[in-house]
Amino acid sequence: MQFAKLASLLTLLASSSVLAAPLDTGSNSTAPVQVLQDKVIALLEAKGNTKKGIETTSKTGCSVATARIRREWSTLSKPERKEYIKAVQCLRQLPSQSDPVAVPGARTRYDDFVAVHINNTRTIHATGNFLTYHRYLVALYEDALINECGYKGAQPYWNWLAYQNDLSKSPLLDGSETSMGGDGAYFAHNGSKTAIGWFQPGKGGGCIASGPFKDAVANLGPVAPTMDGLAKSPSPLAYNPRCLRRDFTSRAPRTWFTVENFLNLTTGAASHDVATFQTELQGRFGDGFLGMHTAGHQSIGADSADLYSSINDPVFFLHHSMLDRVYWMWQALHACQSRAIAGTRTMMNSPPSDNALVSDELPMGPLGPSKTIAQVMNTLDGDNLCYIYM
Ligand SMILES: *[C@@H]1O[C@H](CO)[C@@H](O)[C@H](O)[C@H]1NC(C)=O
Ligand SMILES: *[C@@H]1O[C@H](CO)[C@@H](O)[C@H](O)[C@H]1NC(C)=O
Ligand SMILES: *[C@@H]1O[C@H](CO)[C@@H](O)[C@H](O)[C@H]1NC(C)=O
Ligand SMILES: *[C@@H]1O[C@H](CO)[C@@H](O)[C@H](O)[C@H]1NC(C)=O
Ligand SMILES: [Cu+2]
Repeated sequence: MQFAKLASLLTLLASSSVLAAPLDTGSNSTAPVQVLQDKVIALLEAKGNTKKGIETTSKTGCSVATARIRREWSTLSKPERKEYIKAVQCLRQLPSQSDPVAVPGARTRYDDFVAVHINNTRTIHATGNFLTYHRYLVALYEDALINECGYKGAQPYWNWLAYQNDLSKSPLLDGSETSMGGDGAYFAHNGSKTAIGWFQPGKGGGCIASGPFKDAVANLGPVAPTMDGLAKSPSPLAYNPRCLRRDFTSRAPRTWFTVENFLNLTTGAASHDVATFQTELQGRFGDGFLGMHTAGHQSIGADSADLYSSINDPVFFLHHSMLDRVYWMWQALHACQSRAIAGTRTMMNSPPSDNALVSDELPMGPLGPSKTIAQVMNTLDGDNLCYIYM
């Protein structure tokens, strides 16, 4: 860790102008993220070397040096991006392994991930297992790409702060052959309902109009559509084939994909305990605060804004890798609390339920063995997970 970078971070943290800036600045600097990234890697390396940290990785041989490295989309070479896209398309063609009676709508292996997410929605969001459940879900997806589709790389992520002003011009979503597809075709509609009120429509709303996922099909959902023109499926796991739709908008990313929000989550007031951290990340809707997680779903819009079936859009996994990266950073920066969880077993504790425990299982159906929350808390334990972010 270079001293200069740490010093500049401290200056940044001390500078009231950064933290006091209005949220809707549209600032998109990734420099402060990189400073923290470097610090996290240094902390994880030190932990492995001294064997004195909360956990040691010596037993399994998994360490920062040997772990799989998840990278930002734009840092992959174009051939690497194409390899990833090819593997995702493969998963969207392989046959489903779900029980056809329980999940009549699943046709592909990709749909198995959609079905599991839909089925568990009300026990994996705004719950004690939100962060770990989605972490393990992404890890199983990465495994499926590798083991079932011959992918050689790691799951890439979408750095929220890198291109928040216009997704349609980003390397991730510009509709080129090396992107995850572009915006939806124009579909006249009046906007979408969000957790904090009505949002204006973007320029899309229809089927994905360009790139490798042009006219991609979704077989399950919508379950909780938020846009006029998207009709709810007769039942959550029914067969309801249709094109996958997007409606890129910039209000959510410009407002919440900000340096101040990121620093608040990782080193600021929102980072002090896991309850505050995960709430800030998922949103404080009563305060009109969407949070980075919901902002990402809202920025893609249409199918991606459906709490249950947003996972139909393959960009979901890049979004959730970034979410996991922020959690991974928070854990490294708050080592004493890295195994703490907060929250109950039901969404917003409705209906009321007991507090989640680290011994709770994360049910994954046909995606892989269920593991406990405790088993996926450390991405370098080697028995269950072995990856880092760069
Ligand atoms: C849905 O979730 C319930 C509760 O975890 C489980 O018993 C059931 O097997 C799941 N069904 C499918 C189709 O995954
Ligand atoms: C970052 O923000 C600046 C100023 O708002 C804008 O000109 C630029 O296009 C943005 N860059 C990206 C990659 O979104
Ligand atoms: C948007 O259109 C739908 C159906 O056409 C209507 O039900 C809804 O009230 C409209 N919302 C707004 C905010 O205009
Ligand atoms: C930081 O997070 C805390 C805790 O949720 C919140 O009260 C505060 O408004 C946040 N600050 C900024 C600048 O977002
Ligand atoms: Cu989810």
